[in-house]
Amino acid sequence: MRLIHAPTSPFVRKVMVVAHESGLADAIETVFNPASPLQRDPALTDANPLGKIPVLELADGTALYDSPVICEYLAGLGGAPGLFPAAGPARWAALTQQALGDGLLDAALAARYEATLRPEPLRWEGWRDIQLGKIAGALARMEALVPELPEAPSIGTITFGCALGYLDFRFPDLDWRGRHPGLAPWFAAFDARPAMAATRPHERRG
Ligand SMILES: N[C@@H](CCC(=O)N[C@@H](CS)C(=O)NCC(=O)O)C(=O)O
Repeated sequence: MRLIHAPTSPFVRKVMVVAHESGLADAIETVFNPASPLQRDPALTDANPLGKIPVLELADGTALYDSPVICEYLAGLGGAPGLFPAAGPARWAALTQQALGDGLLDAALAARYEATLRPEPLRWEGWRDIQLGKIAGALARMEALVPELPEAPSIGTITFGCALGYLDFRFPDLDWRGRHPGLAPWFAAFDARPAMAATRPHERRG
């Protein structure tokens, strides 16, 4: 299996955390692609016409995207089907938590693209503020959910972990811990998992 990958992408990180939790990390070959929203790259768009990462290419040429699909595929293939509970309340909770964390990340990427990619004269501070408002709302909901999060990792908690890790990486001044003291200890414990330690975001090396 080949994963179109960038070490800065929180959606790629979700996939790699699931791969580690499922014992499949060594079965995945990674190929770097920065997935620039400003430039369509056939090396990526031939696999995913949306031009987004992650994409998982299977041996028979099938391309799987986006991260929820790839994560469910890997959890089923590997030794961790429990990351996606069977149909029932636990599944709907985990999938809704995944949607919440993914939505936080969508807003974070929109804010970052506005601040770093849009030409300076066209930047709109109000747009960034709206995205930061979505992030704040998502963080408040995540904090409220802490008492009911499962002990064992699930796609919901993995997404929460990757979302908070991305805020630390790209929004270090946000001080989400100061505003959400109930979320901070949960993240500290989750972030100590080997799968999280093995997948910390970083700029491309070399
Ligand atoms: N819903 C997608 C989101 C993926 C996504 O937004 N990836 C970013 C990189 S972190 C990307 O490829 N951005 C390029 C673009 O928006 O054109 C998923 O869960 O995989």
